[in-house]
Amino acid sequence: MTVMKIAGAQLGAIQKAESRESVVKRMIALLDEAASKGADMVVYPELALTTFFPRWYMEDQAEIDVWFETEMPNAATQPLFDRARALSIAITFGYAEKTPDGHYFNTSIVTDRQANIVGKYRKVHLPGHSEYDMERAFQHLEKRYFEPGDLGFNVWRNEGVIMGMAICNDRRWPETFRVLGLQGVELVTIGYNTPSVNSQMSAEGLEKRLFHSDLSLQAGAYQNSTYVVGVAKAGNEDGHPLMGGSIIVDPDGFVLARAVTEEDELIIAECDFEKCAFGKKTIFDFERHRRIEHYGRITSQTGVIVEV
Ligand code: CDT
Repeated sequence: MTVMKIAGAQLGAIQKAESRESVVKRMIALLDEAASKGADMVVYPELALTTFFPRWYMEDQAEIDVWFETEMPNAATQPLFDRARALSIAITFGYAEKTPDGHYFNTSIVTDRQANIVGKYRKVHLPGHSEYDMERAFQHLEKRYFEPGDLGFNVWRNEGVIMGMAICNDRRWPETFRVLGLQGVELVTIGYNTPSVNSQMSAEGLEKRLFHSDLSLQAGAYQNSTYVVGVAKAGNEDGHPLMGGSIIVDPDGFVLARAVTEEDELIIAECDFEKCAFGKKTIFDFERHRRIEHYGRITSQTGVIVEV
C-alpha cells in the first residue's frame, strides 16, 4: 500500500522581466514549506520558470530562444534539484524545451526523491494559433512556438506509484486521461496557465473558466479512478491575468484541496493509492466493459463528420 503526501505549488504571476533564478527561489520556498508539512512530492505549473511567453508575438529566433531551456537541470534550476534531493521530495514542473536538434516543445519532467529525472512529457494539445491575430484582444501563440509533443502519453512507476503527466489544455480532452488510464495510471499531474478575466469579460466568465477546469480534472480522475493534481500559474502577468484554482482530486472525483489565492500558494493532500483500485475493478474495469469496436472514430478522424 502506498500513501504519499502530494503538494501542489501554485505560482503567482511571473513578470516578463523576472529572472529564472528569482522564480527558482520562489519554487524553493514552496518546496521548503511542503517539506515542513511532510510532503513526498511537489507539483509545479506549466512553463514554471518564466512568464507565459506565448502571449507575446515574436519573429526573431534569437528573441524566441531566450525562453527555452536547452538542458535540464541547468544552472538556473540546479538549486531546485539540489534542494529537492536534500529534502527527499519528488518534483514535477513544466518548461519550454529546445532539443539539441532544434525542436521546440512545451515540456514537463518528473523526478524521483533523489532528484533523478525519471519521466518526460511533451504537450500534445497545443491551443491558440500560429500567426498574429488582429481579431484577438490577446494572443495565444502556442502553435507558433511549439511543435505537438512527440512522446505520447506515458506513465512511469515512480516511488511505487504509476504516474503520468499532461499539460494545461490537455486536461480538457478525455483522450488524454483515457490513454493514461489504460496504462493503470494512479496519479496524473497537470500544470496550467489559463487566461482569466480581462476588461472584456465578466466575473461570470471567470466562474465558468474555473468550473470548466474543475470539471475536466474531476471527470478525468473519476472516469479513470486516479488521483489528479492540477496546478496553476496565476495572477496578473504584465497586465495579462491568469486564473488560479489549483486542486487535488481523489479517484472518486472529489476535491481534496483547493488554492484560494492567485499567488504562490501550497496545497497538500494525503493520497492513498490503494483507493485507485476500487474504481478500476468495478465500474471502470476497462477489460470487462470497454467496447472498442465502437470507438474507431476516436483515432480515425479529428473533426466532426455529419452524415445525416
Ligand atoms: N496554456 C494553455 O494550454 N492554456 C489554454 C488556454 C487556451 S485559450 C486560447 C487552456 O486550455 O487553459
